[in-house]
Amino acid sequence: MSCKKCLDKVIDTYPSKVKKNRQKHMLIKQSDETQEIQANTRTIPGIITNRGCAFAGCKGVVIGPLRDMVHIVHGPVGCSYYAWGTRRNKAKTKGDEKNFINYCFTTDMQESDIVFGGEKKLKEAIREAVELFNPAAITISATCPVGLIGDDIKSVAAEAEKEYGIQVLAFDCEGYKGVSQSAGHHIANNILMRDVIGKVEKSEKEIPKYSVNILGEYNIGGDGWEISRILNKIGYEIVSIMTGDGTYEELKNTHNANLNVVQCHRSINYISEMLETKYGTPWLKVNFIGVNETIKTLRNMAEYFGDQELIDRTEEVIAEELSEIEETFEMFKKMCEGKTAFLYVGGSRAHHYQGLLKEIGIDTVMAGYEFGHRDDYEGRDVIPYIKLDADTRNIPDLHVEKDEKQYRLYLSPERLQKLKEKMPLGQYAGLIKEMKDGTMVIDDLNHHETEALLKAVKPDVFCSGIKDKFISQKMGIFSKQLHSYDYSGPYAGFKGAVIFAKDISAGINTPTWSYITPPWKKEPIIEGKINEE
Ligand code: CFN
Ligand code: HCA
Repeated sequence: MSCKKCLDKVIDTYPSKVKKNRQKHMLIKQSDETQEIQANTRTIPGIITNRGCAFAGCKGVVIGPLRDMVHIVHGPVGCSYYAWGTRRNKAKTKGDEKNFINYCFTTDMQESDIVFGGEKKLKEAIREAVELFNPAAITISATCPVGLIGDDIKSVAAEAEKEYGIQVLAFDCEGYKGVSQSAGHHIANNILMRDVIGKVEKSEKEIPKYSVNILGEYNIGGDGWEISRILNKIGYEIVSIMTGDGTYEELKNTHNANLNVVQCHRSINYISEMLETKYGTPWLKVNFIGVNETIKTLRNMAEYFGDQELIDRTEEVIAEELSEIEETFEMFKKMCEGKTAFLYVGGSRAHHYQGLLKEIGIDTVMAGYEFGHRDDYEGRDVIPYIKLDADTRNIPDLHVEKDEKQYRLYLSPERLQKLKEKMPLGQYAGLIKEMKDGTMVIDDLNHHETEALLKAVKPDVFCSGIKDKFISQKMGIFSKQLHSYDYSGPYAGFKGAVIFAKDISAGINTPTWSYITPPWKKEPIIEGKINEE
């Protein structure tokens, strides 16, 4: 069955209003057309989405990995546990630094707190955290009930700052805000930019020439460590990683770097843009997933700095790393070749992983994001602007996205020149461009669509998350979690690509699937429409 027919069949079962809505979130790739997709809109209630909430995006994703801060979740214990226990952002303690990554802090709100208010409990939690742990700083994240009863977490934070002399940041990231995790990323970005980044004076000393920040890298399964290993080997100095295995102390210094490299564009584009506006630091979209993408990224970074010495060292490291992996990578590739995949992840990995799958011979036949915006699908054009004067530069409190396909980049004339020389500064290709003609792109895929499409297309691997992993595996289709990596990783960089290839080849080739009888082999498949009368 063609992909077009598959999609028609899947949405044919919907009532007409739902059908009309969902149709706009789906397309079949046609490279001879300019294609648009509806994204970042409210999910149809009750449709069983995989999306998460604003709290998950703010606390779980962006601020949670900062290891020297105590992150207090003001709300029911389940919210705190979810945003801590299910995330695989690894962190190492260095020297006598503080590391609270293994702790899960919450005010554990009860019914009486909902009735009488939870501020007292929050103050008590902050006091306990300071006395027991003496952290560098504290964050407070609001959950849905806190917003509904109106606890004033900002005042509590301001009072605590005065009392204890450390920064206490309040994030109004109640889960219900916005339409997905994406709202939470935005809230986290704004506060980190306004209150933390730049708290250390712009360095008096000369900033190391090859100093970079890595933005949107959360060290899931150790990805950030593998990326750092490669960059350090070449000679880069990493000022701050946002935020995997990152620290509050490093974050304050973020503006003292010469280039921001952005791995996950969706969760941290706001900070990369604000850093460009306020400090003039340009950003470069990178991708350390896949061998070819890693090579391209390293070459782009070297080209940005432009020194022959760095360019040569980059080539040396690429050659060294390749020679270490080539043989094993080839072996796993042979075991995966000719297979097909579905790729449905949050807001950037459905894009990042396509290249790596291709490298091991696997074609992506369906890809989509839970909460990507239109630019994550369609890409973004760069409109170069000359940098503003220092006194007219300010941090926009809220980043306004009038047209998601347009992005303003403030550039000095020299950097504008670089751009003209095809340096992809500030550019973002988007997912659709990478896909083959005739393949499916689906936004905010839901349970029904997942099940129906798996049945119809039967891909060899379904790359997704914990909420839909077992729908697929019960059908006899191997599933690889691309959020948590199923306890594996790292998958980034050269060595990570081999681990990924090994995991995928093991999953596809295991005899397990022959012991499962998929539903379509034992249930009649109803063809045609049921008469509604
Ligand atoms: S680590 Fe990132 S890479 S931050 Fe984002 S958009 Fe989520 S938590 Mo899950 S795995 Fe996923 Fe991306 Fe960026 Fe992770 S694809 S959904 S909010 N995501
Ligand atoms: C979230 C976090 C999540 C969930 C993963 C999953 C993550 O946004 O709620 O559904 O498997 O990566 O931990 O995206």
